[in-house]
Amino acid sequence: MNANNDAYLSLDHHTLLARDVIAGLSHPAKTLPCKWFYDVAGSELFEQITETPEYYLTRVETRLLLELTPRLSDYIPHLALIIEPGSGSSNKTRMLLRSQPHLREYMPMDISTDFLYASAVRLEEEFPHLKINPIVCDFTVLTEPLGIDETHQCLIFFPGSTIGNFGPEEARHLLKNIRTMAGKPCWLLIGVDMTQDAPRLLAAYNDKAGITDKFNKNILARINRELGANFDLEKFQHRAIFNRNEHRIEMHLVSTVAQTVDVAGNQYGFEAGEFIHTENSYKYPKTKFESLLHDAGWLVERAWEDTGESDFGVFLLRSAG
Ligand code: AVJ
Repeated sequence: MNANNDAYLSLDHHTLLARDVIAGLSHPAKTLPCKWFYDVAGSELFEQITETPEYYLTRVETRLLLELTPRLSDYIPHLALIIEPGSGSSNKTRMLLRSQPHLREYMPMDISTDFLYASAVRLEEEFPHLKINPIVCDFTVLTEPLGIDETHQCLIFFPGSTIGNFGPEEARHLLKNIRTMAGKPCWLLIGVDMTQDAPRLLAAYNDKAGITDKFNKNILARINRELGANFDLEKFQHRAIFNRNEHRIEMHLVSTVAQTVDVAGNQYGFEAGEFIHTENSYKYPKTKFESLLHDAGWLVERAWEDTGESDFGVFLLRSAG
């Protein structure tokens, strides 16, 4: 690990969290940004979601990655560096790290400091020949080139349909930023859920074991812990709906009663039935996603798709120009 990365730690999470929470709850239609789901508890709950039978995304994508991994060196014969925005546990990355003979460095990026460092320590033990270079950051605001060695073939790995947390405008912007971040021609391997089947989607975001429910409510628990708020988790209900017009799953936390909550010295009133919109998970139809990639300056080299259990795709892209 590299101590230089601590520059990113100067981002004061507490201040940023407070600012986002106050702005989101002051809005007439209350919202909280989904990136704040991922403290250690939230990151662990997300890992548990990926193991539920209903959450097909991880299972299907892993299958596609197993299929494509042996072929990757046909496209990128001297892959030296993998960068992963929003790396979490890096579980899916392990098969890439194992299979690329010229790989030297892995740069996981995550907003959850403790979770990132704990994962990095495990990776260092498992892959002693690799330089593991974790970067604590909010990758959505990272626009500077990273200063990557010119001679290194570089792949940005962006799996899990994380791109789905961004609407079309933001996604285009982010995909352009990712190009700038590399600072030179590079590759992008991106996973995207394109499923439009409402029952399957609703099941995936309302798992029977209630883990998504806990994951959603953890954002309130986190605000209680870190900002000294007094949300009563019993008085909010998890809800996930499919907004077909917008092609997205929306997660809400619905207030079951009229109540007032204190957050960092401010009071926020809730009517019974009023909700906080906590996440969008866009399910881009394929043609929409392809035009988004094109507009952001990425060329499709190859796509691997599942059309059985879902419509999940993994796209291998080259930066144009
Ligand atoms: C990690 C953003 C891809 O949208 O499916 C899982 C997060 N939310 N269950 C998704 C999530 C509810 C997940 N992403």
